Amino acid sequence: MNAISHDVSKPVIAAGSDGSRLAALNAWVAEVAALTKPDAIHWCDGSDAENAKLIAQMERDGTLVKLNQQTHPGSYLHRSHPDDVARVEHLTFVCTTNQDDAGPNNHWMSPADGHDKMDALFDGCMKGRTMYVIPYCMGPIESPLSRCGVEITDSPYVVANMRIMTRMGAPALARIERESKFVRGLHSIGELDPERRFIMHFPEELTIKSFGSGYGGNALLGKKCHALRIASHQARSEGWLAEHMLILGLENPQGETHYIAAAFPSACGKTNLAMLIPPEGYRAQGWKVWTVGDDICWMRPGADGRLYAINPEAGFFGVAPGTSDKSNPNALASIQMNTIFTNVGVTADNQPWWEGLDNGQQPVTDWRGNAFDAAKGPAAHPNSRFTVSAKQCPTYSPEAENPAGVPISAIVFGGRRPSLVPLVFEARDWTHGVLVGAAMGSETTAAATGAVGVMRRDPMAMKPFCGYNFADYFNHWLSFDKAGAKLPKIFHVNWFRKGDDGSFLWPGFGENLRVLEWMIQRVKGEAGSVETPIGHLPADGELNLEGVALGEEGRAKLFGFDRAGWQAEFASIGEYLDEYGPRMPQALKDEQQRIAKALQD
Ligand code: GTP
Ligand code: SPV
Ligand code: MN
Repeated sequence: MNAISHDVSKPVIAAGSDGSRLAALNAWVAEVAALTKPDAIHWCDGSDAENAKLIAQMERDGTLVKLNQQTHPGSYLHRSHPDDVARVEHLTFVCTTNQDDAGPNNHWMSPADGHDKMDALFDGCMKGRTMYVIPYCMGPIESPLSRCGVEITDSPYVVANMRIMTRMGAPALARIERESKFVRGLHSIGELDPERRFIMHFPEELTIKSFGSGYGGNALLGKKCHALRIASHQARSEGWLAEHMLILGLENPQGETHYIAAAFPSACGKTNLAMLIPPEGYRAQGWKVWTVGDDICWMRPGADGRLYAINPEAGFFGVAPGTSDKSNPNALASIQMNTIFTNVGVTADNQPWWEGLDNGQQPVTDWRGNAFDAAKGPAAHPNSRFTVSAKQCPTYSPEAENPAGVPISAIVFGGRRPSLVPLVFEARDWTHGVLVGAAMGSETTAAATGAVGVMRRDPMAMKPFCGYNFADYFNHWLSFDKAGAKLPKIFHVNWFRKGDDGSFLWPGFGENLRVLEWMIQRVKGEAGSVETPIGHLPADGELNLEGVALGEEGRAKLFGFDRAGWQAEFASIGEYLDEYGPRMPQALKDEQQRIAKALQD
């Protein structure tokens, strides 16, 4: 091993400290270096100068392509390997001592086998490369709800993305030095060979090992690996929740803001809802939506019994296709500069382009870097993404930086349900709400490899992300309902109900505000509902539809209740809960049976 740029026992950015509280970190870095054998080690400080140097280096080696700097200053395009464009759920493992602790919802390997498999892959994998050490904090640096981690990677693209997505560098290292506890994430792109690719989690050791992918959730270890799979495990033992949820603030014309957290599966509308711009009439009255987070929510009970939430991320890794000035103007405004685009197409004058951008321009190059040919598929990969700092979002909430978090008034679950499920309904109480979340179903999307449009159960949008047995996870959710708790109301929404002709019945996007308005009126006890066995549906006229063109079919399907269809759905939910055996909480099974029976009456 030659030319290690820094003595690993003295990280340059911990200047002034004696390093003793970083002994565990330094020892781990030395151990990883001995295994992976990099040519150099670089401790990331998160500075602009460091970023500029990495960007210049990636431009030279082709990892990044400079985009049109007049229209998109500071923005770059990355083309990932064509076999490395999405999360890989079949190669993602949770390694717990007992297989039952990982549950039927996870692929499992014993920790010993997991380490052996991964260490064999990591052996010598960084020869000829630089090893980057990235200290990061998930959540505001000063928040007691935040947690730190360190990612070691050989990918400068990962460093550049982690710099946007997390609070990375010196302040995070200082917090790690204070707390001495951190999540360890080891990542190498390896040879980007899908046959030699694994994303392995060791929740009992707060450790992640990821090999063979440079893409999104597989490689930016602070995101799904740490902030959901490891954090959900940590949250269970510490009494909080780590969820795949957006967080938004809904401000009414009186200036009151209510915070809503919503769990939708990947590519099912979190970024869009988090950045919603109210329809014109609402805007004129003074309604506003504030964006706190678009993907992950950590929440825990405060002294007043309410749930307080932070967004552990500092940026957005958002789906590009479909993002337009019409669907999501805030996202579009956010990504006009200092943005990394991954796997989008480009125009003749080197601007980023994707399907649904609808700005009158045309692509000339596709996401693979080939001349665009519509006959050969889309210009942008369906899971192409933008990485951008949350601070560039015009509606970024100042409360997103509040170390105390924001109090949550409503929790929303939802998925892509072309049939049966109405636009919105409210759970009767917390236990019913937990069942509504546990029973969630959705069609699969391009965010993970595999078939798209296949219906599956995706409880709380956490199927790919829960780091432990779902039965225990539902039990943990149920445990929040205790004396003194002031829990949010729980709702279910479906923006994706289709008509007989296959088109969406609900206009969605900005118009979703109408549904949020009804929810907050329900929270305040101001809106009426119709009680059905599946929960409360909006009573006729209680959800404002003024200016929305809905036909007979739309009204019937979006606000109706199909008893026979729900009987079949509840039979299927019962079978699903049974897959978890005796670990499934009785309270949830009782709730399922109570509703199944009510549906028969
Ligand atoms: P991840 O980042 O993968 O977790 O996705 P996400 O949940 O943030 O999804 P996102 O908001 O990026 O939306 C994904 C896709 O759903 C885009 O193609 C959107 O255009 C579409 N979409 C979002 N909201 C709506 C809606 O209200 N109605 C309809 N019909 N489509 C929507
Ligand atoms: C998702 O798939 O839910 C994402 C993108 O948010 S990734 O970071 O790849 O997980
Ligand atoms: Mn997501």
